[in-house]
Amino acid sequence: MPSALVRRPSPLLEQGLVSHIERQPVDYELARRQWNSYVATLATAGWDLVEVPAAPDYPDSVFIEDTLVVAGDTAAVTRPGAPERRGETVDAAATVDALGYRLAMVAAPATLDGGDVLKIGTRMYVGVGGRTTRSACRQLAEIFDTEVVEVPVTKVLHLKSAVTALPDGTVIGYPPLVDNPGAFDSFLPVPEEAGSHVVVLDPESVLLAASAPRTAALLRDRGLNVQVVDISEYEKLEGCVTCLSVRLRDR
Ligand code: CIR
Repeated sequence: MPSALVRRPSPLLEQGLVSHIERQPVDYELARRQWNSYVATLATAGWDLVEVPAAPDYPDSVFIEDTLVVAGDTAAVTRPGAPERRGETVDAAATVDALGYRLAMVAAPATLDGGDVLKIGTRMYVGVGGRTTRSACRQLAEIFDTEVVEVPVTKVLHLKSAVTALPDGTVIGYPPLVDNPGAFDSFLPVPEEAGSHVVVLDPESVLLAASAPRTAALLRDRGLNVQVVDISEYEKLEGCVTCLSVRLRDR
């Protein structure tokens, strides 16, 4: 059974960082319920959930994806681009260490957010221009002994705020927010910003935000099983479905 790391939201959630959108009030109780539904959806889809100890002092700690990049038996512990998020990596690293992963630390002065790393097969597309530096790309290529393709990201927070990949490797994105669709072997435009973000649950199924109903219809027309979750309170902080978990798939 595949497993996924998740981390409960901090009571300081509403103080989370906002870079590209206007700040809006966050309803913490609703955010907690939405997190429970997100986790339940993963569990129902057959994922084993591993909770990283909560980090109540870190408003953005629920966005666990940014702390680690995991492939095969190796976990790269990131050095987040926002200095106020760097302490989030400590317990995330300890958790994957306890699970038996080989740890590799992204070294200063490079910075890397997991949300900038899109893995397709053995290739890693890495968004550069926001939280992640080119020297972090070079470190990732070495740590994972793999091909790293640098992609510009200027319009949104992370590469995976702009694009993610369907189970067959097709990259999807909302064109106004994608810097360079030509960087990918195959690109499918979707009609909504939130439709750009899927978590692949299994070869036939994806998880998608409730705020992207037209994209849900489009993906169902392609034959995919689409599981929908409402993550409105996280979207107010530029979070999306991918950033609420770290999927441990291929060990
Ligand atoms: C931040 O600015 O760091 C958080 N408010 C949002 C992080 C979202 N992470 C992700 O998409 N991987």
